[in-house]
Amino acid sequence: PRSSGSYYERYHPLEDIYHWINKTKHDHPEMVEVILIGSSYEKRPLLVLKLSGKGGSQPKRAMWIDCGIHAREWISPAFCLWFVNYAIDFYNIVADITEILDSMDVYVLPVMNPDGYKYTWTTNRMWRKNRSWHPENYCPGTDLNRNFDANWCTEGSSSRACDETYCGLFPESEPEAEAVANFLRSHKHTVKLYLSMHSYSQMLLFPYSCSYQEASNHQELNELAQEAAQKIRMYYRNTYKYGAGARTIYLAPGGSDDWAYKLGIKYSFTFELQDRGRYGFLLPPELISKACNEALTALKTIALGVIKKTQ
Ligand code: PAY
Ligand code: ZN
Repeated sequence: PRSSGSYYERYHPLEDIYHWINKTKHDHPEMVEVILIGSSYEKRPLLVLKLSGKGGSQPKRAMWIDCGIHAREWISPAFCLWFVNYAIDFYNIVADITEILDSMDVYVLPVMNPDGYKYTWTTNRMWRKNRSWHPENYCPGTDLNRNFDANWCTEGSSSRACDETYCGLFPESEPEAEAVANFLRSHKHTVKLYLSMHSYSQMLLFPYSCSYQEASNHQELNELAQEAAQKIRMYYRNTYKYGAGARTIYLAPGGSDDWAYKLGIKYSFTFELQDRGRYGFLLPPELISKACNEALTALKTIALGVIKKTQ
């Protein structure tokens, strides 16, 4: 078969990912905790892995990573699995990941939109939104990355339920967005870095996407993203654009990254992983390892930068 490779070099159906979460916790109880933060519209659990190292000082800072807000962006959940596996395998072996885990707890939500992800495996590979039905609407699905309270439902999103960027009935009307928002609200004093994984376009974005306004620490965010993009270029000979979302990709109000930033998490990024459009959302499994290694390089660069800044 073409897509041989390891477990992490393949895409997995939702049930396999749930199984993987349990097995990962079971095999590494000293490093991994599983936290239920809520459930999806179709009542699937939203499970977060908490990774912690042994060293460092207490109380710990933390970072958050979510994958799979958008159902069709399969490389995104694949990255979350890749990252967790890397962190477990190389903790206490490779200096940078050891420093990250000794300085911060890492919360990883591998599939933020499980109903949508399931639907892309069974019915429509190009589905983006979640699968909620609101009685007053003709179409199912809200764009979870338009459902957060950051200039909610303004230009760059749609109030029509049948559109791909439908913003929902009100901010956090969707259980998946609400669960993430509740978790981050209750951990806002420890979470210093917010990362959201998407595809495609090869970009490292930071606030704001919900307006053309400049973030108060724009300079700092830009430098972190630049350093990360330079490392990707150097190690993987690939180009990632970086900049504020609205000016780099397009206006996208109601996004989780801007919402987290406004909550007070001053280091907030959205990564757009491979590719630049040749395969788009249908990135072949052969390209998973390179896409994930690039993103991992960017993640580590930014996380180490944030650890220095928040000491
Ligand atoms: O924060 O600016 C942001 C997020 C922008 C993303 C969005 O939510 O629209 C960008 C798109 C995404 O990953 O969902 C890009 C892809 C290619 C799309 O579907 O347009
Ligand atoms: Zn997306």
